[in-house]
Amino acid sequence: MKINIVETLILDVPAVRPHRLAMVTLNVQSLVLVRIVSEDGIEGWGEATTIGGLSYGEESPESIKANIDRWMAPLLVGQDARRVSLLMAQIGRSVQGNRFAKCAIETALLDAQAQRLGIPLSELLGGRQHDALPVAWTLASGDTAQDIAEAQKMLDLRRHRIFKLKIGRREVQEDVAHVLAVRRALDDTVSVRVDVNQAWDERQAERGIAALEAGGIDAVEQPIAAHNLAGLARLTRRFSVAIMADEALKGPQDALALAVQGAADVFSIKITQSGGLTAARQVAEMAQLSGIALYGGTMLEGAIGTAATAHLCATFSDLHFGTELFGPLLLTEEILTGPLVYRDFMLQVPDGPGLGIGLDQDKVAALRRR
Ligand code: MUC
Ligand code: MG
Repeated sequence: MKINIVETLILDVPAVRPHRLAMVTLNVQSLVLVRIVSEDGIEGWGEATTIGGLSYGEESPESIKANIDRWMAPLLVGQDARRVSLLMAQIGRSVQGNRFAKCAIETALLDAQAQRLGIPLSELLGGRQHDALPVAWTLASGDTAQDIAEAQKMLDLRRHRIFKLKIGRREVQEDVAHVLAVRRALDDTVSVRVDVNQAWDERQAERGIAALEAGGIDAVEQPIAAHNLAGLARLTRRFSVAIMADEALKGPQDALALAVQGAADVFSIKITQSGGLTAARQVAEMAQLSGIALYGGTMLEGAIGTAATAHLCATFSDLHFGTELFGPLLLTEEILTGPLVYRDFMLQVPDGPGLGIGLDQDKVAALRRR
């Protein structure tokens, strides 16, 4: 069952509003998609989307495309599409790093294989335990009144009741005041968390987290630099509010180090950051064996990466912190023939073969970067 085509596409899709993170403001998201077609005619899709060019991770949309086209696609064409783990091992021997690119390729191969077997991807990843996943929304307009109005709208729509606030751009005091104003405006059934995206040093984190904990915030994501595991461990020991590792988790080795050092209460599981679905599963297993809670993270991917992560998260017995798989909702354009279903605060995990989604080819062609 030979692989005939490996194609990489970049789609530039405007966001519904500017999305402000500590390191970058996102106005347009560049989705990086990989399509793998085999001689049986089955087409698998994967995604390698990152945030803000090179401002979040060390792979950019353009480097991902170039490295797949020049270095990884030739290792796949002509090979047996069904030998997914063997193909990924061969790529692993020839290509250092490039976790996002590897993730997209592995996702496309697994999507195709699950279609071939006539089963949802989640069944290939160990077996589905959930058909729907709680899904958070990120409030990142930077404006308190606008964030409160947006949260209220999401509650009224019954789309989200978990909110993550992006902070770290302003003075600690100012950011904390913003978060606590949003917290006070919403009722107690709503979960409010923050993501600092590494913006604080340890002393700022001590001040900020103490105030957030006292104000009833449920989790603090990546408060300090990704490499400062000892600092993360000190904060995790010191505070009862959950400390979440995100940028610190670049695959299973990091998961092991974080678990050994007790450097997080929660892991944000991201398939791209982990280097693929199999590696992300290892990260999750490391957490589960170490008593660390799970959260389904996003790199603000479109429908393909979101569906792939949902299939993986559906296999976890406990997902105490839910997911933030809202990426497609941040985009102005729908690229699926049937959109992913968000209902009653949950994302429904697709149940057709493979990823269980269909791409709108006209939309893909219209958004594709030339
Ligand atoms: C991150 O750091 O978690 C996820 C949600 C969001 O708004 O930004 C991303 C990246
Ligand atoms: Mg984060």
